Amino acid sequence: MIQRLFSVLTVIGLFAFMTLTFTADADAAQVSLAWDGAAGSVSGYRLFTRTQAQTYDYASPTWDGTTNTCTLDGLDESAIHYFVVRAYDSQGNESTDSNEVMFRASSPASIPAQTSDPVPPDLPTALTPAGNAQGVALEPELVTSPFKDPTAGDYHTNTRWQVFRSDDDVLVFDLYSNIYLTRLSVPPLVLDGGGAYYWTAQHYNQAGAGSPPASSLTFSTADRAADADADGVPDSQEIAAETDLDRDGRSDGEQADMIRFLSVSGDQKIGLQASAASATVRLEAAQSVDASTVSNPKAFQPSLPVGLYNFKITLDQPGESVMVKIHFSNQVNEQNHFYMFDPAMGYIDFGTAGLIAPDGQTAAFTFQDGGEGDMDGVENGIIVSLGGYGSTPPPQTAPAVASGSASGGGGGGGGCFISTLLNP
Ligand SMILES: [Ca+2]
Ligand SMILES: [Ca+2]
Ligand SMILES: [Ca+2]
Repeated sequence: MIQRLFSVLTVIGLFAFMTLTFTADADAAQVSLAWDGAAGSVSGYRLFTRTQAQTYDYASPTWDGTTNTCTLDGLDESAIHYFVVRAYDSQGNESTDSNEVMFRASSPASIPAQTSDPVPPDLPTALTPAGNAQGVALEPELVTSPFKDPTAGDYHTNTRWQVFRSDDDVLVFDLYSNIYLTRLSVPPLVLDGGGAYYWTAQHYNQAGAGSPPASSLTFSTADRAADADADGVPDSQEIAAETDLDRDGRSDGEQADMIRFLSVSGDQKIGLQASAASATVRLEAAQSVDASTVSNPKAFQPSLPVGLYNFKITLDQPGESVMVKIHFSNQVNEQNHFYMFDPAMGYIDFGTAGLIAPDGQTAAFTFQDGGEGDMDGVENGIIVSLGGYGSTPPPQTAPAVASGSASGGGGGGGGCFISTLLNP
């Protein structure tokens, strides 16, 4: 069971504060939501649900009742769900939204326990990068042989990809994916320039049975892009002039805890600072990345006006959470959403609330080694992250009217109306 507590947002109008929280059973795609009672003469509550890249349909609550909790099941495990609750009174007045909570039914790292399937898939062969390859790209494509399973009818559903550092056998990348079955591109900054690594993969069938790991292949990476001052920022993105991105009155170049770089597009200067409650953290490298160069496992692709920020943090206590402040030279419009990239789940919309300071120039996020916001998928004292801000492009097709929705509530014709608007 996962339990998370979300911050309070003010519900403006009739009702005072409501805090929405949830508990989730990740295996059953079931989520229980709870909220504290709103002040005022409340007649009931309505719960609204959206998935990524959609907006709430306030005409069609997912749930309507008088209790302060509800349980939803049968959620689509491949989607990320968002929820808000509203209170209403007997006059038909409705509050604004509570805080929004996000729920992912499937965890990126939900590698199944070995099943009792007596005949797992065959051992795959690691093909590319070939054994002892030199000068391999920093975001190499790993390729295995095709899936083979001795049991007729068994088929390939997932692959676990692992990359280890040769010097000390530290696992630097661990991804369990139902998208990248025989090919995977390692995301940027996971691998260091001029480093020695070895990699392996396991194929899983539909019963959750995993093959033995492929015989590993070693390779060494090419050097990183030129970085004359060795600060972890490529020369091409170096900010030459002095800045004071955190507006503390000190020049950022003299602040050892700040790393700065120029965005690949949109003329944004970005400064990062990282800190942790009880660990020593170090910003090893940072860069701006063109989103079109990143392999996206899902169709959802936000529009990112200044590209993606990409950074690597090392910390002396594996598993710790790190607070990262991101400073921007140009104000980020409050309509923008922040997105975090996950190699298994794609872009995850973190919305806007509570992430950016009122001046629009500083956002703060918490990243956990092996958890939220860490692309390497493993608790190893390294956090590699990719994210950006921007907007969700309008859907290309009209959203389907939710099937199994409890009440039509006037929403029946909504889908048709939207589709009419969208058709040129
Ligand atoms: Ca540099
Ligand atoms: Ca400063
Ligand atoms: Ca990690």
